[in-house]
Amino acid sequence: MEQGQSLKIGITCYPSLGGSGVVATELGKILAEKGHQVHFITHSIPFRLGTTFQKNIFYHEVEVSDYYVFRYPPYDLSLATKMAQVAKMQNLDILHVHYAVPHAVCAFLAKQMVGEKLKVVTTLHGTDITVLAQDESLKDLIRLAINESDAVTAVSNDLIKETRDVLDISRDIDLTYNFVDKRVYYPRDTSTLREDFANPDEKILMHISNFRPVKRVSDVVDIFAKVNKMVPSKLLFVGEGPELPKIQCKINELGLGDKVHFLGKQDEIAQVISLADVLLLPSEKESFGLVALEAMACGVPTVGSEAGGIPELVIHGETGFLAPIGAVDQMADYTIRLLSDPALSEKFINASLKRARENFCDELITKQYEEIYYRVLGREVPSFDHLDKLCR
Ligand code: GMT
Repeated sequence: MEQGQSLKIGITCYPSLGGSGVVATELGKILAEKGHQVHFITHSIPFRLGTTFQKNIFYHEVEVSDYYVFRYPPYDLSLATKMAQVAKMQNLDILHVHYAVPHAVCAFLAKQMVGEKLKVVTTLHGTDITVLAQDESLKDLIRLAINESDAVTAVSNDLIKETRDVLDISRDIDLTYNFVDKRVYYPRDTSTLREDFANPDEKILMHISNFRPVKRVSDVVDIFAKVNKMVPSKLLFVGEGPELPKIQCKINELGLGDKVHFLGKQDEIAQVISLADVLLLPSEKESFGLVALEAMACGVPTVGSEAGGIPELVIHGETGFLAPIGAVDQMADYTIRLLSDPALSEKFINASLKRARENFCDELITKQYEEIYYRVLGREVPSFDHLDKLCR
């Protein structure tokens, strides 16, 4: 990057597990590699960032006041204050916040403290709109924060539409799909690891999530129960969350205990996902479905629901199969078809790899974010050449 073109960018996200935190952190890392100065402003180090020194990456910890008068320590106010302090001290050009609540609201407050010079970009990730913006007590606040942002992006066309419908707003919203770093997400060798989970003749079905009700994890068990009657197979669960105990009970009740492995939270998702023959994603709500993209990039097709933005990622009949939310029999039939037909499976694997590389590669999507940054700053966009070659 030429002198004078690099930007100073503050990023706020949820630093613990979650798709929005993953996207924000991976974006920050790539922007830093490209020569921008990136300042993470969060309550703890984002889990995907690691703790080793990385050029152009800085971390500013939000400390919450626990003064005795506070029954509930005001994290949001501490965050807004920290954003303003970092913006002034580091002379930030952009404050990019991921997830509207409370981050976009805090950025709005920070901008009041810093002034117009600081440009705020808000990325909507999903449940901030599909769940929280439905709540009347938060709706007006979210609408204000979105309308006051200098640019707003959302991770699928479906989420853009839902944002407009739910909040009754008409402002521009840019589409910025989730992406994967192709240096990390590619089919990994699993020859030795696989035997720990399945016999050579068995297929592996996988579900990765935060086990919240919107993920409909119970449907995963129903799908597996049906598939397992027809195809020798094992089910691997990755992640943890509130629904997990219920799922464990259901598996035991169905007598499937010896066919299911619970792997808990895992950091090396590309390695783990590569074990799977199919990913199951029967969500009730899913603005995009980052995990399906991670699977796609590792050559693993998805069988799932048509919820939200999933059909913008998974092409039915090409890179996976989709059915209406809750149609577990249909999803099971699709899974059986895929796992029983090696030629079809091969076709889906190749189509998945191609689609992830060409449509959701890191260079393509980070370039879109950079263009938005330069646009809100009123600066000319530097030329990003060789993009077509980079995404191959
Ligand atoms: O999946 C979750 O519930 C976590 C959530 C988050 O905010 O971390 O994920 C949302 O953002 C991801 C990244 O943009 C999307 O890929 C997920 O589809 C979206 N989740 C939902 O809409 C339920």
